Amino acid sequence: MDPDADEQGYQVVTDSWLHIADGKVQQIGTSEYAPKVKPGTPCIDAEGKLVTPGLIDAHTHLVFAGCRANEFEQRLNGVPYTEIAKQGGGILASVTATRNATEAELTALAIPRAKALARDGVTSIEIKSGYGLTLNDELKMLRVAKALQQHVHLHITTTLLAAHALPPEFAHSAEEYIEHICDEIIPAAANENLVDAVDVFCEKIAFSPAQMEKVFRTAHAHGLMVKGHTEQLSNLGGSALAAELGATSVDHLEYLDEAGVQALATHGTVATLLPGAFFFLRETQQPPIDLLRQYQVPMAIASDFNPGTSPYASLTLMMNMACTQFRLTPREALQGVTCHAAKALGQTHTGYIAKGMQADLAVWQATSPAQLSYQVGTSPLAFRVIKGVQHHGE
Ligand code: DI6
Ligand code: FE
Repeated sequence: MDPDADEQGYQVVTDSWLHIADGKVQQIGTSEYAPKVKPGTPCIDAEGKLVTPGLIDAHTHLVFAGCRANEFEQRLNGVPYTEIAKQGGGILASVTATRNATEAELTALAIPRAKALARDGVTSIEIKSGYGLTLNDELKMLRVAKALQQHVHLHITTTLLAAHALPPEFAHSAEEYIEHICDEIIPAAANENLVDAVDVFCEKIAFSPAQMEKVFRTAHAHGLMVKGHTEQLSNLGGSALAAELGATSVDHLEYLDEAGVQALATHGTVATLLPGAFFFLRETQQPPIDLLRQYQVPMAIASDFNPGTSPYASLTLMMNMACTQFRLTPREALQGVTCHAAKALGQTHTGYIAKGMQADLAVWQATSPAQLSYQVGTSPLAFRVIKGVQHHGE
């Protein structure tokens, strides 16, 4: 164990200062050696508060139209999620509503969701497309996601998830749709600089591992990172294949087996756990937490905020659920939404408080880090710092 860590393994530094300039942490020290500050230099006072890296939500589907409370009700009346999906509900219900919405309408719907995450200490989010499933509608979603930065103080990265579900236009052939994604959608999204990564839902009700591989190879050819929705409802070996193909993360993982865990460890792939979807679907199959620990696979925690399986716009709620549902420790939960979440996004400049890192911080009215995973509904956030700038609102 790190000699500087306390008994729970945190590296809490007390009585200290950060020198921030050009949006980055330039120096960290204890107050004995505090640099002389010239009068008039802007200072951020965090006395008596807990400072953590700004939280990172590494997996959201924040841009969508429509509401699926009706399906929630159907499921509680006994209809399984997979059955609802087969009947054209599920993801396709959100696709219809999203296709019918304008960019302005989608933006207006997304702003309060992003603000809710920000009020909970989040400074960076990833947003996926995947409710358009045509060239124009996927690009529309990505443009809305990128432009959200003009409305909410957050860093936003975007992921193309055209391979989320088979759209009605291609119901006759998943292969043709995969070709369309590779030949048209990925090149257009890359050329317009609208995406950082490409994702595939690899599942019996969605796309096969072989189809995922085709999409990933095309993504790489366009210089984009890759990641997967894998082993959520069954074990198809998608996680191991995604890891071999260089995925920064594989997400969900309830059905991941030991060979899959081993592959993640070998390839340095992050396991992103989504306790909101687990909870909302009343899933009983636990992701293999002990194996992930044993093989030292970094575990990220994300909201998976979406209208069908995780309607929860709170990352501290996800930390709480990671602890209560998956038995993570509060320290693992905090790592899951900071340093491991950054790694899940392929980022090396966020997720830690260290010299040279981007100065994205969450400042809490809290005395112990465990408090962040503990209480829900009364966020202890005092304010956020984004690239060195203090933000009291969203
Ligand atoms: N897995 C999920 O949990 C979400 N997407 C996916 O591939 C569900 C999205 C939805 O039901 O709208
Ligand atoms: Fe998801």
